Amino acid sequence: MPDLYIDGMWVPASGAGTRDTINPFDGSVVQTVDEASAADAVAAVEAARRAFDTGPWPRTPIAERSATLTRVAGLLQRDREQIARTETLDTGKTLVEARQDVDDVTAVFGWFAEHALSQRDRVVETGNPDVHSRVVREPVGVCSLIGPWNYPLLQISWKVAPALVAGCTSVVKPSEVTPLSTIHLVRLIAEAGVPAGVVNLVLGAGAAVGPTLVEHDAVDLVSFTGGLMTGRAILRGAAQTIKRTAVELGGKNPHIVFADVDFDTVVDQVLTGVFLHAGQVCSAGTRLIVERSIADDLVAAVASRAERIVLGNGLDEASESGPLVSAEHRAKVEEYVRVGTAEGARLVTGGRRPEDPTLARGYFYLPTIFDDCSRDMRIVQDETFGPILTVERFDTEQEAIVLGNDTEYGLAGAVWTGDEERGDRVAAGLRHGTVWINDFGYYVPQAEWGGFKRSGNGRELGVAGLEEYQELKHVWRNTRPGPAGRFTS
Ligand code: TXE
Repeated sequence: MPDLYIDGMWVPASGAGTRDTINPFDGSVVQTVDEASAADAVAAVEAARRAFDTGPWPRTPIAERSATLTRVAGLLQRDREQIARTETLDTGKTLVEARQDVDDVTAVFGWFAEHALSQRDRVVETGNPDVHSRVVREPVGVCSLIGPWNYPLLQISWKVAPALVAGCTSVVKPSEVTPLSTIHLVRLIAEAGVPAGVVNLVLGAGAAVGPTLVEHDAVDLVSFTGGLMTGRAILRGAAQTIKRTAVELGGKNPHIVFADVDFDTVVDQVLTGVFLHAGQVCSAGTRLIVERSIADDLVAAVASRAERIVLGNGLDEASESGPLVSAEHRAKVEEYVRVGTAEGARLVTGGRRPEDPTLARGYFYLPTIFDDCSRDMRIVQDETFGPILTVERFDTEQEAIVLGNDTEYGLAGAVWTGDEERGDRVAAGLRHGTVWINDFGYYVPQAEWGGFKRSGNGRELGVAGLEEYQELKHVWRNTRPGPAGRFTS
């Protein structure tokens, strides 16, 4: 079956383009998928426009749209194992993580289904008894939903679920590196009874199909998760036609640890915070900022655990971490390790590919820790998006906050302390969209996710995550119309 879904039909690429998707574990071809051209992107946008302007979906009662999302959630669970396996083959992440992604996404569809039902129009008191005034919510229109490769199913679902329930139509574009789980998701959306043209799927390179999705006049909103450079290009492209935009552009997330904590808990959390999914997580805790008195012990303990992380095939239940997503991405991570060394950071562990010959064909990289880092180093400031932890020390609470904010990003951060008030003070001082106190990495569909500063604008999930896809309209009805009386002639 072809892989592009345009106007309710599965079609091949008009230019007959294809692309191999690669298993990062061993470089083998998982599947060959259709690769769209700009013409396919235009066809998808036009289909979405027609479906929005003349189709039933935006006018379907909210209860029905909500029920459709609930059906998608059920189908995701029905296919849980198959989707998780696909995600593992495509991204390299472990099956445990991939299953968790499917469960999280199921919850996201379920929550938006429920939350949409609770939204109400707002009655406005105008002071004029003859006027009925209310503010209503309407779908924004046609949305381009562009996803990254690290959490393909999850990130696209954070966009598709609210867009659908709001009554929008969309063109979905997953990363060309990891398109497979999104193809499955779109099949489930079709199976759940979503009408033709409401969700369209275009696969392809950003440079080929991106400009159409971002600049086309018929698109009203662009939601993007990916890198900062691409995010800038997308904001520029969308500005010409004043589209609504929501962009999540990654982070450089501080993990602040005070000395008054349960040491073993923190060792485990710091390890997971940075090395989960080989560090390819926008909220990864890549920047350990630790009180000087426990720094040496903490670094030694985290390094010793890092050296025991079992790298392997994500499909193998014994593997604790998989490879990086591509040879290209590993080269980027390796370059950062070179830069860090040249900048004078001290390599504590890792800093190279594993020697295990069974991993030689995959894009593996050892968990890496740099100590003696300073704020002016590129490895401390850039999003390396790999298994690299940098360590800085602090002496005072104020210093910890300054370091925690010393980044152009502002996505997430954590503070560990046994002092509740200090935890609250540091959380208040951090300029990040999510702050965990004595925890790391958790999110729930009910709470907004997004960045301060260059981590982006707009929010996903939560109440605001649905509102991104809604326009507000003020409807004023005069029950006793009369002349305006402003002009006498
Ligand atoms: O992402 P891109 P890349 C960061 C991470 C990583 C860096 C670069 O630091 O090393 O970004 O990764 C599509 N118009 N994150 O280059 O290019 C592209 O096809 C429209 C953080 O792989 O941002 C893909 O679907 N779309 C991040 C999507 O953008 C375009 C997760 C993301 O790709 C386009 C991933 C264009 N001109 C990487 N060019 C996070 N926030 O979690 C590309 N795309």
